[in-house]
Amino acid sequence: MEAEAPARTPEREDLYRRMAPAHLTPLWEVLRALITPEPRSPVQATLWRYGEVRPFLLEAGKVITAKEAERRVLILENPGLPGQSRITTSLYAGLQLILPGEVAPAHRHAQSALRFIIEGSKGYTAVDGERVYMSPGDFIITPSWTWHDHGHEGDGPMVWLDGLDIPLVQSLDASFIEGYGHDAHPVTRPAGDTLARYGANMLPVDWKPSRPTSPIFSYPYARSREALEQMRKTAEWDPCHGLKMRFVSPATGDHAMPTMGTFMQLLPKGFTTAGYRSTDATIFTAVEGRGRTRIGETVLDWGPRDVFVVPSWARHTHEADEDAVLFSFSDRPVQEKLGLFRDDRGNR
Ligand code: GTQ
Repeated sequence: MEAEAPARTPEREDLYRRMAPAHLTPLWEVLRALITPEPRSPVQATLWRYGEVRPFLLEAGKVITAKEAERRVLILENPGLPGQSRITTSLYAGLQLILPGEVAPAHRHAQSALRFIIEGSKGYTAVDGERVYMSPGDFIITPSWTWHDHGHEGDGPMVWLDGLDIPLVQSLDASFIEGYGHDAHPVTRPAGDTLARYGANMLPVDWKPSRPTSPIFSYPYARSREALEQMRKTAEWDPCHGLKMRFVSPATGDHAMPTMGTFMQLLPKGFTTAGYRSTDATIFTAVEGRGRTRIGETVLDWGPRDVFVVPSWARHTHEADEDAVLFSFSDRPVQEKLGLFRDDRGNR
């Protein structure tokens, strides 16, 4: 492959000008930008400090109701993708606020959503008629095209991190949304039904999965955290990840969601990971602990409830000053299924 694009001669320029009205453009002028030797992402490594975001979120709570907003969310917009409502090229993230007594009305959309609970309790999201109560550290799924409304029966603000595959669906021109027409979808199952049915290492005897998303809507933090705590006793730390688990569907063992991989990792106090990069730009939030992530020259100092993003193919290390638990998500399942996922554990 030539290092430089071919010269733009008067003869060539004339040709380009005459073909443009026929909707034709020369590949050789753009090939180097279209097919790069490695990922060249506009995504910037960025950190959102919860202490900085929270006052704006509470202020948003004063100027608009959850009902009027439909979803009262402050989008975490990557500064490398201004005006695009994206945190990475393929994914959307935001912080959603619901106040006591409010309802975010029922709708369903083609986009899949994950919630990672940041603050508050006794809020719920109702998925297809089952209320799933949310506590900090819980990972909750709203599968594509399922009815969902959010409510809050507790005191104080309830805040969670939303992750949606909005840009991915946008790039495929496959978006649909439908309002239910009432604030809440009728409750048709008792709270806890789904977790009992699919989340107790058993499945109904003749049940077969009907969609590519996990049948479990809620992965409570208490269980995930306890698992990490038990596993740390063997001290089998991965040099690049510490102790890192992926959330899966009990029906298939595949990622819990078809478009977003979700992970939880423990980094013990004093641990520094070896350099790692992968093609899936990843959004992290710290549940517990403080530390920093170095991405090239950029240093992101994080603590509980902060959110940060590591771009595709950007080599990075994590350092934990205290025992730290990080939740993260990325488009890894999509890349794996398309044969595009690559990672690199080298330390160059
Ligand atoms: O809760 O359904 O952050 O529809 C963006 C779009 C949340 C939701 C978002 C949504 C939702």
